Order: sequence, then structure tokens, then C-alpha cells
Amino acid sequence: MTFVTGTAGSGKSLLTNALKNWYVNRGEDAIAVNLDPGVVDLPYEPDVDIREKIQLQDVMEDYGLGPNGALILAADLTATKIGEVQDEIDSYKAENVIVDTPGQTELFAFRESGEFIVRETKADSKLLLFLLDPLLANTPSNFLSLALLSASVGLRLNVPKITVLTKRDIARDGVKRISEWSRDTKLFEDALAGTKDGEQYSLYSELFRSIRRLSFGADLYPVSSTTQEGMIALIGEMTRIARGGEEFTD
Ligand SMILES: Nc1nc2c(ncn2[C@@H]2O[C@H](COP(=O)(O)OP(=O)(O)OP(=O)(O)O)[C@@H](O)[C@H]2O)c(=O)[nH]1
Ligand SMILES: [Mg+2]
Repeated sequence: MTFVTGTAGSGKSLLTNALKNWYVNRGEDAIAVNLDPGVVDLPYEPDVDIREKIQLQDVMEDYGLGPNGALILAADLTATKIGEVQDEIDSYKAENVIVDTPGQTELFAFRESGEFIVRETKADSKLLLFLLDPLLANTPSNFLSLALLSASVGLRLNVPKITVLTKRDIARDGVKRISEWSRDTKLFEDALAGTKDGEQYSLYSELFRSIRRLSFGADLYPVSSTTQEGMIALIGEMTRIARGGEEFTD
């Protein structure tokens, strides 16, 4: 079971769809699960959809809440429906289950409910994808803050994590730069030195060094959900982790 997380607009829903299609086109069973009660337009037809159980409009009306309060409550209510969601997932007996999570990462990753859902769902293996949007991570400071977020999501959710760089087809320069920063601390520090100096520079570069492994693991995986570039490498790593760390050859 793969939980797809990441900042708003980072490409979670499109990647959920791309992953499902990838498996299905290769003759493997796969289903897409939507856990975002607030989403209006999904770029795919979910096999299991939390909106059949929780509707944002109803939560706003029933509890007299505005959209933000309702989103928070709806995320928490999702946890109360997880038994039903699990039964629906199980009814497909699918080998690959891709779970699309709410637009705002903090609703899923930083509230008890998200941790509860990841912990309580039953699956042979669980994996987290954290999506890094290259259009957001375009400066050393933005990149560092998203790296921190990736580390925090991993810390909260406690399952193996792969950090994915999305939108590879439309952000080629950004993807190249970010991949280099993630691999080569010196390059990142040179870029950081152009925006921070003195004590700020020292503290932030020290922070980057200490969270690098927590943020990206061994590597970042750049993918495009539209052109499928990078999918083979990403699925290979997902398979390797699902099999408990063995090398995946196919
Ligand atoms: N060209 C291109 N566009 C992408 C890619 N991934 C996502 N997008 C676009 O980025 C926007 C956001 O994508 P979504 O998949 O809706 O992102 P999300 O993280 O699910 O967004 P929220 O759930 O609203 O937070 C959409 O306009 C997508 O078409 C990609 O790989 N290539
Ligand atoms: Mg989405």
C-alpha cells in the first residue's frame, strides 16, 4: 500500500493515477483510493472514494464550519471510516493499492488521524511517497524548507519513505538543479551562500547536512506523471522496499 503525500498541488492525484495505470498496463492488479474528502475534480476515477462517506459540504452544514474548519474535521472523520474503507479495498484483492491523500499535507501528516490511518490499515507492506514540487523548491531556502517537510512527514508517519520530484517534463532545469543539490552538499551550500550569510548561512547549512538523509534517503526520484519519464526507476525502488530491501531486477 502506497500513501502519496506532498504539498498542495505537488502532483499527488496525477501520480496516483499514473502509478495505477502503470501497473494495470502491465497486467497487474492495482486500485486508486481517494482519501481527500475536499477534492472537487479528480484527474482519475477512484476505485475507493472517501467522498462517498464524507462530503465537505455536509460537514460544513452539519457542524456550522467554514471551509478550513470543515477540512480539518473531515480529515479527522476519515479516520472513523477507515474500517469501511479497508473492507472496500480488501474486496478488490488488488496487489497494488495507491492512496491519494488530502491536498494540504498537514491535514494528513500532522494530525493524529493521518498517523492512525497509516498505522491501522492492513497491507503486506506500506510505503510513503513524499512529492517535492520542483516549481516550489526553486531556491535554496524553499528547497531546504521542503526537505524539512519531507523529513517531518517521514518522522510522523513511520513507514519507509521515497521522496519524489514531480513534474519532470515541465521543470527540467529545476529538477536538474534540485537533484544536484540533494546529492552534493557543497553545491547546495554554494547556492545557499548567495542568499544567506554569516550565522544564518552556517546554521542552515548545518541543518541541511543533518536532515539530508532523512529528507531524501539515498536519492530523489524525478518523475513525470504525464510522460511517464522516471517511472521505471520509481517503481523499481517501490518494489525493492516492498520486498524488504532486496534488489529488484525485471
Ligand atoms: N506537466 C505536468 N503537470 C503535472 C504533473 N503532475 C501534476 N501536474 C499538474 O499539477 C497540477 C496539480 O496536480 P495534482 O495531481 O492535482 O496535485 P495534488 O497534489 O493532487 O493537488 P491537491 O490535491 O489539489 O493538493 C495539475 O494542474 C496537474 O496537471 C506532471 O508530472 N507533469
Ligand atoms: Mg489531489
